[in-house]
Amino acid sequence: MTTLPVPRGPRSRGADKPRKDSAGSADPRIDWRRVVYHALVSRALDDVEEATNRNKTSVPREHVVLYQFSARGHEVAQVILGALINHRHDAASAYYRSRPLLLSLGLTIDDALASPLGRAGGFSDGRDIGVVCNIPNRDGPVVLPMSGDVGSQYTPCAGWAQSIRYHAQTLEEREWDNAIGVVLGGEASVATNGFWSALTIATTLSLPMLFYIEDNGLGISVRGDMQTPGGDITRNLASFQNLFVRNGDGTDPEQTAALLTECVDHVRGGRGPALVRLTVPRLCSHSGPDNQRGYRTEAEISSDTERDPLPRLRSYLVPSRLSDEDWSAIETEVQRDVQAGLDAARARPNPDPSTIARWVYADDTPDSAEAFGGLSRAERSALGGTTSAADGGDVVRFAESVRRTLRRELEVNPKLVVFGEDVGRKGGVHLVTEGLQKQFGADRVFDTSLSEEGIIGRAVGMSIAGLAPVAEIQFRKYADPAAEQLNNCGTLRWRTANRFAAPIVVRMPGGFGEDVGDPWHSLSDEVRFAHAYGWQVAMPSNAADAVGLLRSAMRGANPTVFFEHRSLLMTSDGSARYPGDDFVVPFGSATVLRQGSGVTVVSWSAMVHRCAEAAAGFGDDVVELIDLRTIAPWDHACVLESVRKTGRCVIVHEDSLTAGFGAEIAARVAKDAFWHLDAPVDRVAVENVPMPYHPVLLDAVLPSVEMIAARIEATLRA
Ligand SMILES: Cc1ncc(C[n+]2csc(CCOP(=O)(O)OP(=O)(O)O)c2C)c(N)n1
Repeated sequence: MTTLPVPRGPRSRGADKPRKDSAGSADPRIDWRRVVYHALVSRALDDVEEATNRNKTSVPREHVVLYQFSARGHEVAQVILGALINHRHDAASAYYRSRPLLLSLGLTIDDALASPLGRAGGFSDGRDIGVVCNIPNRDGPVVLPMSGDVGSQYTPCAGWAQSIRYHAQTLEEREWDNAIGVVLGGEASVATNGFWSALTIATTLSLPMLFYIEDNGLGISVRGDMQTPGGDITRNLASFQNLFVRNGDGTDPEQTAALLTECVDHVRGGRGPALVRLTVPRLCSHSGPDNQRGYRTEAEISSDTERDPLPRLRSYLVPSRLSDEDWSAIETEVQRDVQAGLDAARARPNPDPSTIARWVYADDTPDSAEAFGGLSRAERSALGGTTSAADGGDVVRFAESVRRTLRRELEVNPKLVVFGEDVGRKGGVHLVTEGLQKQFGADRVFDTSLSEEGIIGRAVGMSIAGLAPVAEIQFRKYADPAAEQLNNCGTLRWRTANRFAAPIVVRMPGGFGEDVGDPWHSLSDEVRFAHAYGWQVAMPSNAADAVGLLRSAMRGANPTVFFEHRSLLMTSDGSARYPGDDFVVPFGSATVLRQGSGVTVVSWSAMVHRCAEAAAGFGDDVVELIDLRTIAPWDHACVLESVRKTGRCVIVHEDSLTAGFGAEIAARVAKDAFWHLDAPVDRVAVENVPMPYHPVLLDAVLPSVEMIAARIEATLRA
C-alpha cells in the first residue's frame, strides 16, 4: 500500500510559532494559509464540475460528472477540522459533502477530479460515486470508506474509537494513545438509527469520538425541524450524560477554530465524546440532479449566499494575517493546481471492465495488494490450521464446540474480540459464550447496547482498525436492524477496489428450537446472506464442522455469517467428536455423508439430520446425501458430480421455498447436469409461511422425515 502524499498547498512560514494577533487563531495546529488553500481548491473543484455539467452539450460526454455533489458553503469549517485531525491513528468517517476535509487530509486534486469522472484508479477505480471517498493511510489519519446511506457513517466510527482504546490499553500499543475518531454528518443524519446507536456507544463507553454536525438547514428539501424538534440537535442533547456539546457558526473562522479546538482537545484528552454543531449555508442544490428552485425561495437562496464562508474567511485574515498579495498568490496557486489536476484526471483511462468481478472476495495470491483492515496476511498465516480432524476427541455439543473454538482463538489471537447483547456477563442467551468474559476480561468479551446496527457497524470499524471482531446477533431475525451495515460490510472491499476490507465474523443463532418456534426466534432465511455481495455463509450441521468453519472464518479474509441452528446447540443431533484446536474446514467444501447411486439429496444445517433419517429407510446404496456446510460459496462441483452419477436430485431446506437457496441449486443442476437428469429436480422446504409457535403448527410447516422420504420416493419413481 502506498503512502498518500501530504496535502499540497503553501505552508505558512512560522505557522508553527503562534502569533497572538487580532485575527487568526493562535493555535499552531491551524495553518491559515493551508486553510485558505484547501477551501479555495474545494470551491474551484465544485466550480469546474458544475460549469462542465451546465455546459453538457458543448463538452465531451466523458468529461461530465454523472453524479455531482458540491460542498459549496461547507468548506471552511471542514478544513479547519482537518487541521486538527493530525494523530497517526486518528480516523474520520465522512459523507458525500466532506471533500474539503478530505483535501486537507491528503486527497489529491487529481483523484478528487478523476473519481467523479469515473476514471481508473483513485479510491474506487470507477466503481463508486466520486464523492464517496476513502483514504487508507497507514502513516497518518485514515478516512474510513464512506457509504451512500445517510447515517451509516456513525457506528463504524464508534468501532474505530473503541479500537483506539483496545490498541492503547489492552494491546499496550502506546502510539494509539490520544488518537480520536471523528464522524461528520448533516443535520438530517441526526434522525437516523446510526446516529443514535453511535451516540449511545460513545457515551456509555466514554469513547474518544467527536460528532461533527454541519447544519445547512436542509436534508435535500426537508427542513431541520423535521429531523430534531426545534431544529437544533445541541439544545436537545444539552442534558445527555457524558457528552460535551458545543454549538456555533461554521462561517465564522475564529469561532469555528475555537469550538473545534475545544472539542478536539476534550476528546483527545480522554475526557469522553463530544458533539459540535456548526451552522453553514448550502450554496448549491443538494446534488447535480436536484433543482432546488422547487422548494427554496429566491429570498432563502440569497440569504444563504450572503453567508458564504469564503469572503468571511478573507476579511478575517486579510490584512491582519495575510496581505492582499498573499491571498491572490494562493488563488493563483489554486487555479494552477486545479487546472493541472483536471488535465491529469482527464488524461486517465477509463476503468477496465474486465476487472469488475475482482475484489468481491479477497484475493489471497501473494502478489495481490493487502487491503487496509482485518488481520494481515502474515498474521493469518502464522495462525495456520489443519484440515485433518484430531483423533479421539470427546463428544461435544454444538454449543460447547463453538465456545471451545472461541476460547482457543481468544488465547492465540490477542486481536480477537467477542461481543453482542448479553454475551459478556451472562454468557449469551444460548450460553455459548459462558465463562469467556471471566477468563479473558471485559475488554475482550463484552456486552453491547441493544442495537444491532451498532453491533455490526462497530465490528466493521474495529476490523478496519486491525482487530478481529466476532459479533453475536442474538437471533437471526434481529439482524434485520443491521441490514444496512451488513450489506455495506459485504461490498466494502469491492467498492474500494481492495483498498479496505472488514472481514468480521457474525455468529447468528436461528431456525426452529427444540419443539418450539415463532416468527421472531426461529427464522432461518439464510438465503438473504447468500444473495448479499461479499459474504461467506456457514450453515454447519454438527459440532465438528462448526469448529472448523468458525475457525476458518476467524482466520480468514472475508466477512462471514456463521449460522448456529437452535435445534442443534444442545442436542445429540448437533453433537460430534471435537476435532482439535487447530481444525479448519475450508469454505465451499461439501461433505458426502452417505454414498448412493439412486438419488442425490442436498441439504445443510438442521435438515441434514432429517434427511439422514429419511435416507436410512432406502437401503444401502440408494441415497447419496450431501451436506453443503456452506452456501456461500457452495460446492457445485460436488453436487454436480453426484447428480451426474445418480440422475436425480432432491434439495431440502428449512428456509422458505420461494427464492430459497434450493432454487439456486436447482437452476444450476438444471443447466449443468441437464442431460444426466432422469427426473425433475425437487425442492422440499417450508411452504412460504412464517415459523409458528405451537408444536402442532410447527410440525405442519417444517419438512418432516416422512415428507422428505415421500419426496425421495417420488423422485426415485419419476
Ligand atoms: C439511508 C438513506 N436514506 C435516504 C437517502 C437519500 N438522501 C441522500 S442525502 C439526503 C439528505 C441528507 O441531508 P443531511 O444529512 O442534512 O446532509 P446534507 O446533504 O444537507 O449535507 C437524503 C434523504 C440516503 N442517501 N440514505
